[in-house]
This record gives sequence, structure tokens and C-alpha cells, in this order.
Amino acid sequence: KAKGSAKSRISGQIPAKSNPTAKVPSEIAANINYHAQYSPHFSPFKFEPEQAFYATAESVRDRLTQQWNETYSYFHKVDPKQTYYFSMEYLQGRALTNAIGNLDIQDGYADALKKLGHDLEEIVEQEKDAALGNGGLGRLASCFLDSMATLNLPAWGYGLRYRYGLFKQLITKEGQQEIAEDWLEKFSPWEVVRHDVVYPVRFFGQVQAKPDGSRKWVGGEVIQALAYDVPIPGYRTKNTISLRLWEAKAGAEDFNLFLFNDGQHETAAQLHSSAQQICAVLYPGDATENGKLLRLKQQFFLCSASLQDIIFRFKERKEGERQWSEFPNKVAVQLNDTHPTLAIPELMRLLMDEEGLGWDEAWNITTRTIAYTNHTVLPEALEKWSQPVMWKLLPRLMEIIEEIDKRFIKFIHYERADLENKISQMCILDNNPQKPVVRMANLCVVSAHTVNGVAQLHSDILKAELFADYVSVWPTKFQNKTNGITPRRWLRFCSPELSIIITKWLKTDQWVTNLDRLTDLRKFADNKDFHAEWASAKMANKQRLAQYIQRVTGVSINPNSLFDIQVKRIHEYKRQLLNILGAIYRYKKLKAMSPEERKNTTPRTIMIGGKAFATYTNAKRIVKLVNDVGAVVNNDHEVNDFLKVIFVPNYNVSVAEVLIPGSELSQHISTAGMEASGTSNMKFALNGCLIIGTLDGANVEIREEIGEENFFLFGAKADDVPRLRKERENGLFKPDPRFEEAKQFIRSGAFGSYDYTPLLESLEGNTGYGRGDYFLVGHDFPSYMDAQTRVDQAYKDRKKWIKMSILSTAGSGKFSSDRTIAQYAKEIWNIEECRVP
Ligand code: T68
Repeated sequence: KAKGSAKSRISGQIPAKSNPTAKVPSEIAANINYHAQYSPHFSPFKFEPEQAFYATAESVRDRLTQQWNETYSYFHKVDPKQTYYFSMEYLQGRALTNAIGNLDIQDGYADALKKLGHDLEEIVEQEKDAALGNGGLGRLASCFLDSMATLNLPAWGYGLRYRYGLFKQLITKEGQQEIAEDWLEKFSPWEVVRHDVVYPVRFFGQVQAKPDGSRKWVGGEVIQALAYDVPIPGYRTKNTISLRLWEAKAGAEDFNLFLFNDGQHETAAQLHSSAQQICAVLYPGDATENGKLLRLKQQFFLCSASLQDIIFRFKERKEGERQWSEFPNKVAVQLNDTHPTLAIPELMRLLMDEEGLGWDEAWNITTRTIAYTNHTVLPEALEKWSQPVMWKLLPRLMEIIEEIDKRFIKFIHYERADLENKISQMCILDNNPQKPVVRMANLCVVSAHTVNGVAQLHSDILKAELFADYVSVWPTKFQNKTNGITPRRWLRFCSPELSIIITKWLKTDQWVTNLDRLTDLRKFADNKDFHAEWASAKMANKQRLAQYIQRVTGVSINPNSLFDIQVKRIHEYKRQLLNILGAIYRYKKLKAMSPEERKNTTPRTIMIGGKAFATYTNAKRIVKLVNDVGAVVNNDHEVNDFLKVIFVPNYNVSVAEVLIPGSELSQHISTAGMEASGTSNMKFALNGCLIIGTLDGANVEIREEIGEENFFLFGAKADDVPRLRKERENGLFKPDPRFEEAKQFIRSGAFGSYDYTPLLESLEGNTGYGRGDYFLVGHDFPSYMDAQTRVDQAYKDRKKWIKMSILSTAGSGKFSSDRTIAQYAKEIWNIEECRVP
């Protein structure tokens, strides 16, 4: 845009103050102008889309701040039992659309921006994703916050304010390249720093025995945790809760002026640089061996600061003395995986060493407060920390962990002699002299009052395998809480077209907060008029997606082809390799057909997206392969009207918001028993997309809900997997010729000269993790291809397909995170609604 154009300068009234309750567009526009003028972050009067975004967001924040403060005061007054969600990750994505949607003022904002010469859609695009998470676990935490606020629950999230979130993925000739994503490059308009909320967190040092027998952790390095709050508005409610993110810093007194003046610049600011490192980057998932010490520091930093804050609030909310026995009636802490496990020994330490309680009372409080969610059965993702490292970094916590372990062993010894031979697996410290470690999951199971899995199948596997020995000790400790997603972000706001039709036909928009209402759509599953509207909304979403693909990849895709999508972190167990081998086989068949035969096929656009962890070589090879296949197929004029293969770069929350509404088929094809739940499967189904999938994670329940005739099932079942691996090891596996053909085609160099031998070898041989086809791609390939043939046939029958699409949405009610959170509230946290009047 030319400088000096109408859009580039503030126009219209600039009031002297902002009015947070503004409703009509002219008042909203005045508020936006107010911020452009008086909360300056740019040169005066500049009002390009970027400046307009920040001014708009700040005006929304004013409105949120009012109800946010009211929520805080109300919780303070009522003093309800409150939940604190501890998570190392939150994948919030963009906040603007969500905030004005939850406040129900989209139209006012759209009109106000129009008055100012801008387009809401364009302004929304200016916002950077807050990507303080890796994948499903982080996004789940963010969906949970939305539901907690919407259900008016007294609940907060605690996390870390990483300077660099998840990396940005560039696709080059070499494949994936990672670059740091600076989401705070300018600033975030949503966060508020609380300069009065600061807690000291200690590392290293030693433990002192005091004359009265108590113990105290002293010395070492003390870093300050400073609170940054992000408002989380509920949908159509005043309740606005907090996501409190900790930032690490050192004080002025930690800066050694003497050393600095002496020229020792780095030594002078050592604590400052040590503090800076703590929140510098998000740890990229579950495959790294590097930087373990820093990761452990991050985990403890989150736990210690959050618990000190909770204890402060526990005391603050009541005048006079509080009984400690009341603590578990006022506080529930949920650990999002084992990453915040140190909350257990840290709460013990704070209660004993800082508050003067005895072991038994502290243990009683801790175990009644803390609950733990498991998100994986993959052995490499089960955290184990080196004992020597822990002794060095957290000496007092290690004493406490040792004591917990001792008491647990003693308990089993006296109460459950029959489990004596299991103790070495059940106890917390693995004292293997070669590699002594602390098993964090065991510490959680021993200490938490409740342990849950995230889908029925996963919870069953936890009870039958991973935690089987504990089940007989504490049969009621284990629960299932099937994951869910927020219907606001994942349908109402990301697909306004479909939402309008749903509301029109149901004659109510109550489905937005009561997703079970969608079942009523089944009544219209055969209605011609409904079909026509449904198909046109899906087509509008497909067209938007096609434009997006054109913009980011330069490839034009046909909106009349079947849009087939697989987006998630790249991992061998998620089997993107199965997908691309299927695509390769399809390409080869198309090449062999006559032009006439081709015309009878179902045209497809296969889209694959996701980030590979930087040092996960095979995952990166898969990214490269998808790109190489795309380069050949998309430029092959013989077949590219019938098949395109697209790698969608830099998959993140806001990309998902474009992809999912435009999808027709999505792939959730993990090796059975390995995906704990999956949550994107729920988002796709909710958006009327059909699923091709294995009986894994939440797929099982989705299929139950939407009907098996509406789900393209294939592959081995979880129970069969161990036997199939054994057979394979014994050389009994006979590969399908189609599978061999697809691999051979890669080997022939059809997709370029890159050496795919190591990737192909992972599918061959007989034994070993990462070899011998541990993930059973070869075994499942034929049934996968057969399921794909059923998909092609079903798609040819438009009426049938649309009906299946409607029934997918209609059957998705169960997968609202409102349902999940209501269950956590009732069955784990024992908290109740606290609605701000
Ligand atoms: C995911 N886990 C599960 N982990 O894989 C998925 N891990 O099945 C499930 O639906 C989801 O959690 C929510 O329950 C993850 O996303 C991680 O991202 C992770 C991060 C760090 C260390 C280990």
C-alpha cells in the first residue's frame, strides 16, 4: 500500500479516554483510535494493518480487563475450591478472533474497523501465534482453559513465558529447516506484567540441618519468577480467568558492578544470563537428549513459583489464620503429564521447611491436592531424571523424593507382601549403578490421588500394562477422561459458514456451549435442502483453503477434488510414511492408466503438514520425501488433474483453522495402541470431515459416536500388535506386493536422488526399534489401501458422502472439552461453578 493512503493514518474521532463498555461501532472505533493515539508503539498517526491490529487488540483487552478484575475479586470473595492446571506447554494460537467471539462483539468490531478503513479479516491475520507448546498436549491445555472459563469454573493455568516458542518450519531443497519464532518480537497485547508478583526460586546449594531437627535449603543460585498474566475469556459469560506465565529474572543486586568495572563483563552479569536462559526456549518435544539440565530447571521453576503463588493466595483469601487442613478443600493441582512432577516434592518442602508442618500432615495435604494426567505410553517419552543431576540441582527435593520412596517400599512390604518381587519396578528411584534415575511417572502414581488417561483405550492400556502393578494397590485411583476440543475455536469461529447453517437448522445456537445438541442434525441427514446448504458451506471452506495453499506453496489445487489431510507432529508412530507410500502407489497406478481410465478415478489432493523435531532424522526424511513426491506428482501433466501431493509448511494453530474446515477426509492412522488419544481427529469430525483411521486413541470412541458405517477403518488392533511384532521378528511376515512396489518406486529414484535407504530400511529387517518395521507400516498397508478404495467409491456418491459428513458433525457432541472439563471438575477436582454475577 502507498504510504499516506487512507488506511495508513488514524482517521475519525480520537477520544481522551477509552470506554471499555463500548458497544456500537462508532464507540468501538473511537476506542481503537484512542489506543492508536495514546498507547503508542509506533510512529505517530501510523495506522497500517499492523498498527491497527495492536490498537484493536488493546481496545479488546480493556474490555477483558474489566471482567477479568471482577472475576478475580469475586473468586477472592467467595473463596471457592480452585483448580490450578500446571503445564509446561500452551498452544494458544491467535487470540483476537477468539476474544471478540467469546465477548460476542464480532459484528461491532468488523463495522468499527470498516469505519477506520480496515478489514477485520486482514487485521486478524496480523497477529502472531502464541506457540508455547509442541502439539496435542499443549493445545489440549489451551482448549481446557477455554472450557474452564466458559463453564465459570474457578480455575487458572500456570506455565512459562518462553521467549521463543515452537520453531518456524521452512521448507528448502534440503527439507525442513528450523528458525526461531520470535512471537514477542514487538510485544504481545494480551499479557499484563504483575510487577508485584515475584517469588524466589532456588537452584543448587546445600541442605542445612537446624537444631530443632528441621531442614533448610540454602545457598546456590536464586532466580526471581515474575508473573505475566494472559486473560482467558469464557464464551458469553463475564468470567475471565488467568493463564499465569512465569518469566525468570535476576535483580539489580545480582549485577556485580565491581566486576563489570573491572572489565569482567560476563562474570558480572552471570546470574542475569543464567536467568535469561531459563525461559529462552520451549523444549522441542520428547526426542531430545540435549540441555537436560535446563529442561529440569524449567520444570522446577514452573512448579516452585506456582506453588508459592497458590500458598500466598490460600492465605490471602481469608483474614486471620488459615488451617492447613483446609488446603486440599481449597486447592486442586492437575499435572499435565509428568513434566511438572516436581510439584510433589516442592509442595512437601514448602509445607515442611517453610511452613513448619510435619511429614505426615504435609504428605496428607500433598496427596489430596495433586492429580496426574498421563499422555503417552511411548517408553522414550516417559521422563527419567538422572539422580546425580537432581542431587546437584535440587538437593532438598531429592531428600524428599528418597523419603517418599522409602515409605512407599515399606508400605508395600508390610501391606502387600505379594508384590515384593514387583517393588523394583514400582518404586521411584531406579538405583541401577550404571545409570541411577528418578522415574517421574512412578513418583506421580505413588503420590497423586488420581491418575487418568486421555481416551478410554489409553486408560485401559495404562491399567493393564504401564501401571498394572499399582492398580491392585489403589484400585480406585485410576480414571479415564477422554480428551475434548473447544467448539468455539474449532467450529463456531473457524467455520462461520457451517456454524450459520447449523444454527439455522437447529433453530438455536445452544450447540456452541452444549455440543450434544448437534445430534439433532441427524434428523436432516437425508434432507435435500440441508444437503445443498451443507455442501455449499463446505465448498466455501475448500475454496478458502485452496487459496491458502496457492499462497503458501504456489501450487493450485482443484476444489472439486477430494481434500485429504493429515496434519500433526511428524512421528514414525503417527505413520505419515504409510500415507505417502499410499500416495506413491496411487501415482504409479494413475501413470499406468489410459486417459479414459483416469477420468473414472476420484481426483484427490493429499495434504500433509507437521513439524519434525530438529534431531529426529527419520521424521525429517519423511518431510523431505513428501516434498519430493509433491514436486514430481504436481508437475506431471499426465496425472496432476487427478492427484496432487502438498506439503503444508509451518503447520500451527492458525493454519489448522484454515485446513480443518476445508477438509473432507482426514487421516488418523497411528499404529494401534500408540496414540494416547489424538485431538485433531475430533476437530476434523466436528467439521464434517470423514476419518480414515485405525482403532487407536480416541478414534475408537469417535467411531462409536458417529457410527461405524461413517468411519473408514483399517489396520491391526492394539491387542494384536505384540504378536505381529513377534511374528515379524521370527521372519513370518509376508509383505503385500503393493507395498513392495511403492518402496521400489522410491528406490528407483523416481522422486530424485536423495538417499532414502535409511528410511526404507526402517521398514525392513526383523528386529529392533526403528528397524524391523516396529510401527507395522507393512502389515497395515494392504488394509489401508483397501480402505482408500472404499473412500474413492464413497466420494463418487455425492449424496452418500454428504450424509456421512453431516453424521460426523452430528456425532461429535461428546468431544467438546466442556464435557471433559465438567468431568474433571466433578470426578477429580471436586470444584463447582463460581459464576461472576
Ligand atoms: C499428546 N502428547 C499425545 N506430547 O500424543 C496425544 N511430550 O495422543 C494426545 O491427544 C495429546 O497429548 C493430548 O492428550 C503430546 O503432545 C508432547 O507434546 C510432549 C512434549 C514434551 C515431552 C513429551
